[in-house]
Amino acid sequence: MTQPTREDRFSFGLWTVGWNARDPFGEATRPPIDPVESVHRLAELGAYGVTFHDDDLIPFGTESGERDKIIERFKGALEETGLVVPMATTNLFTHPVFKEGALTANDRGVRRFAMRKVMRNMDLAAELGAKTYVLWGGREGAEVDGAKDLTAALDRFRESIDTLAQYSEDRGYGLRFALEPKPNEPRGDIFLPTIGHAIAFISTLEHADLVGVNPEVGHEQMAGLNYTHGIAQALWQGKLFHIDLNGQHGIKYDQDLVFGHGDVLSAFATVDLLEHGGPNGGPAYDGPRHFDYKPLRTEDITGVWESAAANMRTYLLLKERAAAFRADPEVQEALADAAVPELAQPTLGDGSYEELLADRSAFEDFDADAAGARRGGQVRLSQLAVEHLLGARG
Ligand SMILES: [Mn+2]
Repeated sequence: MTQPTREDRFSFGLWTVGWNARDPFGEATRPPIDPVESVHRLAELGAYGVTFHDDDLIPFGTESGERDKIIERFKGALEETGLVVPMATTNLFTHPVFKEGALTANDRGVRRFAMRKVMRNMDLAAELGAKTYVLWGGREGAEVDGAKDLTAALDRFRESIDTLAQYSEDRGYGLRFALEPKPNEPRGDIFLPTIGHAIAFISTLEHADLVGVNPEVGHEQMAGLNYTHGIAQALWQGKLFHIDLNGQHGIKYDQDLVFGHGDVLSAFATVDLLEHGGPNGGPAYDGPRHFDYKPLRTEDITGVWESAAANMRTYLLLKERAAAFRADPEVQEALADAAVPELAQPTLGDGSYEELLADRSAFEDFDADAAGARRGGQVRLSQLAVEHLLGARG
């Protein structure tokens, strides 16, 4: 049950296991890993997919002959292992050219270069069979409010995303785009900082139907938000196109811990929603379970592969616990006691307010004091979740 298989659809970014652990204060603690090696190791561990930024695979500035060779070699590894590429994305943040922004840089030349960089990697993504294209605007933001025309930045963001969506349609790539919100880091403030900002922005797009979100656990938690609530709204609006699972301890720098190694109770709720939050109690999300984490800087190469395996095992353990939670008769009783199923019932009787106005029991004869004194039953539910999570039940 906790041995990952291809059917679990676990995927990893090349930049996750491949991170050499250089941080703003210290040099790399690990040597670089050949992407072909990562593909083989991830396949052995039970992953089904690998994702990448253009520059993870092909170093920035590589000339085209060498680029072709790198791509052929990578394709060979995919064929040998059966790993797929469900998603790809673009590095619009590492090179100094993007220091002031990419798709929303003040410098128009930088914006045009950024667009071309995305389009070139979309060609490769489509060739490798990717279905989702993620856009994380790490440098799309500012430290100095007066140094950026904030509404023009949103105009340019919209122009870029609509153009990229049009390009995908015209070329027959069939890609869906997933915007990845983050409140800050590396910029002091990043545009589209949360799931809610991103979904509201998407509603203004010409190609709104092709654009959704790729929410990351840690990014929402850095903003002090409830990740499970955020992805629930994205699901409700048909916008959860992709997902980045990892761990985070509250509001601080982006930790990118192993999934579940931060707020584990929240991770339990997330897995419960993804696996059992559908309209008929089935999976609410059918896309890849993608991990965007960083192996701790303290680890050597053995620790890298241990941490990759830990993400998948933790997910499967939480899935097992969530299934036991749902199947527990006492949980079902506690849910009913807390009136949880009642929320699915529409507030109106026949869909009109006339019926509501005519119903004396709804207002004139309603006993607000009695309703206010009703037992909540929520602590019991919370404790049952904790007990299942700790393996104390079933
Ligand atoms: Mn992160």
